[in-house]
Amino acid sequence: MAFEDNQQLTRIFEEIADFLELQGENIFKVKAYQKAARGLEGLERSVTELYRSGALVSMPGFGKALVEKVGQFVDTGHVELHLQLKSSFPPEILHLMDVPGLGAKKAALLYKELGIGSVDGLEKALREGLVTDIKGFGKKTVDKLLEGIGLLRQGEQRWLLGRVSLLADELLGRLRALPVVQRAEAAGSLRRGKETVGDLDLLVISSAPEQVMEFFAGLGEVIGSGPTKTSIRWEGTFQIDLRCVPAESFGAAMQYFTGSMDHNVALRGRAKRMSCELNEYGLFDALGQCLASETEEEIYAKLGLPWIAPELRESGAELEWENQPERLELSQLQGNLHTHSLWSDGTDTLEQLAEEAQKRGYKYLAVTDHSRSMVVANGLSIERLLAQGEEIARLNRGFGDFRLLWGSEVDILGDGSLDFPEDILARLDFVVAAVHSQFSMSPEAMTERICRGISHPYVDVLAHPTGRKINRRVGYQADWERVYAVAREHGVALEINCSPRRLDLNDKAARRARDCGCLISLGTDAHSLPEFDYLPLGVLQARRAGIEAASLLNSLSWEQLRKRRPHLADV
Ligand code: DGT
Ligand code: CA
Ligand code: CA
Repeated sequence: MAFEDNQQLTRIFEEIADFLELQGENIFKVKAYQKAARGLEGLERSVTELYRSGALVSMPGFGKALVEKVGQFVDTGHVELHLQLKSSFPPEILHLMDVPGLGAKKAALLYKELGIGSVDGLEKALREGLVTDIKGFGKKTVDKLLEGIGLLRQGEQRWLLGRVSLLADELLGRLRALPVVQRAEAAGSLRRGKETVGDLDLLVISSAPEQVMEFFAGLGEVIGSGPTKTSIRWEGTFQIDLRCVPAESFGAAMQYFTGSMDHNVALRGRAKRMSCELNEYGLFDALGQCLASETEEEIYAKLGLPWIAPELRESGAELEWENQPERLELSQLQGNLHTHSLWSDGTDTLEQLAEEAQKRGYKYLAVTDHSRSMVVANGLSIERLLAQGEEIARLNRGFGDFRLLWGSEVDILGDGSLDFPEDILARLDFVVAAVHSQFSMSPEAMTERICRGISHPYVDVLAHPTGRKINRRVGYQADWERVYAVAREHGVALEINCSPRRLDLNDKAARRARDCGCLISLGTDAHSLPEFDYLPLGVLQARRAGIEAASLLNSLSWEQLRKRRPHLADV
């Protein structure tokens, strides 16, 4: 599905947006390029072809100026503005803007005042106290930036689950296509659904391991290789380990290399207490007789355990549980409860969202565009919200048993009030409330703010509750026990936001919220159609939290969701 030209131009537009922001250009101009980049990413046709056929002009978000840039790209492979901008800054300056906590304004100032144009340069200047003379760079900012550089470096080491999933799918596809490969699977932290992955572990059954090794070694820079194991570095940074294992001990190898380390230690301890030995080749009794090796199920069974789902293999404590939770399946979800359309900062029309949702078998889709305070995200005024409601009602009349839910992602303002008045929210089918501003409040004030926000009637979900962005931003501090108690009291669900950068709540927090009696809601926060693919990432996170379908708002039918709004007329 990926078109090379679309990918190249996406990247160019993203970089133009970053450069313009660095130059202090109007934020709406910056957003226009970001939006165009997102639109291209989700395109199911080649942009070159679209441009040549003249169909590009009718695409939302592509005004005259942007179409012209596409034209330059199609004709020359470059965009003039991009080359110009690129040549006027140091080569690594965009990477500098990846430092969490360093916005474009600050980056521009550092560049102008001190000529800082790289992450290493910034770190040096921070440590040597060179920045303290610049306005806005007090000790607090310096500490925050150093923390940000730490997060960035961490992010270079551990990739996001969403990214590694895509990479694994591609590589497994290529391995399985080899005639000498009988089976290929991913193990390690990816199989456990961990939110970040340190390295990717692949296992293969093959009739000719040396051919597999040769093929694999050709995919990246080789770090190490042997007759049945090869490690490569992907894109210069990310390690991938491939092992060929015998078919008769595939289960034992999957078990061993799935981990976690702590889970394995606990399992081996259990084997020992039964006078057995467990390793990557199988489970053996005191005489060295193999008791089980071909499948994981047999190994767990011989150890007197049910098969434990990979997502739950973490601390080792899961071996002692009386009951394993029922494993959540994507098919148990009736819909997606957090999405954006072209009405705010998404790239697709309501029709396109509805079509995609039906294609994926959803029974409903909540369209939750931003509220009026989110000016940079093209938040809806009351008038536009009401107009959107009419449009949704009109579309719903044309569907069979599918429904678009007319929703809003309403801002919880600094004082805990909501960004739309109660009588407006009362008319909506579905409301997710979220904090998008003033992250650095004291924990006490943030707790009050959130609790007040979710105490309003008609709030269904607290979206991305902690505001964290993995490897970018730690999230705001609050008394979460109190938040869960108030959410439970008001029947507000806590979101597991499925976006790979967020996965917020995380596994531990989601488990705790559920234990406190809260419902959990899964929403992709999709701003374009391919981002509907995020839903399975949220399912993995929910599984890691031991959350079953019964605790999910998404398990409810459209009619049951509707019953939460008894005052609304039937549709
Ligand atoms: P990561 O890559 O840091 O995200 O986490 P993992 O869990 O994928 O760790 P990795 O790649 O080092 O190893 C994969 C699995 O192999 C790990 O979860 C457990 C198993 N494993 C690796 N080394 C050892 C070891 O020395 N002892 C035991 N018991 N298991 C090991
Ligand atoms: Ca790994
Ligand atoms: Ca590994």
